[in-house]
Amino acid sequence: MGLIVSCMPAQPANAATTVNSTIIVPAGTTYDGKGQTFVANASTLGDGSQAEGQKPVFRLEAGATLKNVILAAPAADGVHCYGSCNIVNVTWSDVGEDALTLKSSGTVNITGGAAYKAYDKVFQLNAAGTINIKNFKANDIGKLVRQLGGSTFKTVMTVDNCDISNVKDSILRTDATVSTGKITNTRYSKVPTLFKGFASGNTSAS
Ligand code: ADA
Ligand code: CA
Ligand code: CA
Ligand code: CA
Repeated sequence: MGLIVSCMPAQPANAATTVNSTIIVPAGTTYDGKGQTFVANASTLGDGSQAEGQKPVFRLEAGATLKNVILAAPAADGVHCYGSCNIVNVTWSDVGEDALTLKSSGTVNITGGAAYKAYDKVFQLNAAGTINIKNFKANDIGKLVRQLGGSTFKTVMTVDNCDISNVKDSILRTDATVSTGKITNTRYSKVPTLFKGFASGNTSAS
């Protein structure tokens, strides 16, 4: 008797991986999703609604890199960065409560990728630091970056070579007089205002 080898793939290539507990990316390491789609288990991580307190799908420790990932609904609380992190070619096809949060001070570098369907915020800064967003596309969002409401620590926000459309509020928003925002070489469509809450002289767009 010969072996019967099935030609059916175990899983279609585009099937989403359901994440039941947060995937931790240790300090200084890289997680390469290789283009795979990830969704949260709504009952363990969160349903991606506007309810606060949901868990992230990925937690990046200081200096970690996340690349080649698609986050689809439900995306819960997206990605949390504990210190600096690099986000390369990550697409949120339907942002959950928000897409990414800086939880402790550092620099977030977002390169490539996109965010769609963010009822409110895409990137949330809950600690002092810098966010550099380059070659990114956002459509149907509330705000691209929001420094935690009422906070006074300094953040530096830069947006370069991006394509941003259908924004409800603003691209960059802070309440801190020390924070700065800079937008360069970026295309907009249906954006009510680029900056909100910055002190005069702390923004530039070219
Ligand atoms: C809101 C909320 C904060 C925090 C933040 C977040 O700004 O007021 O307490 O939960 O969202 O990190 O999503
Ligand atoms: Ca929130
Ligand atoms: Ca959404
Ligand atoms: Ca959040």
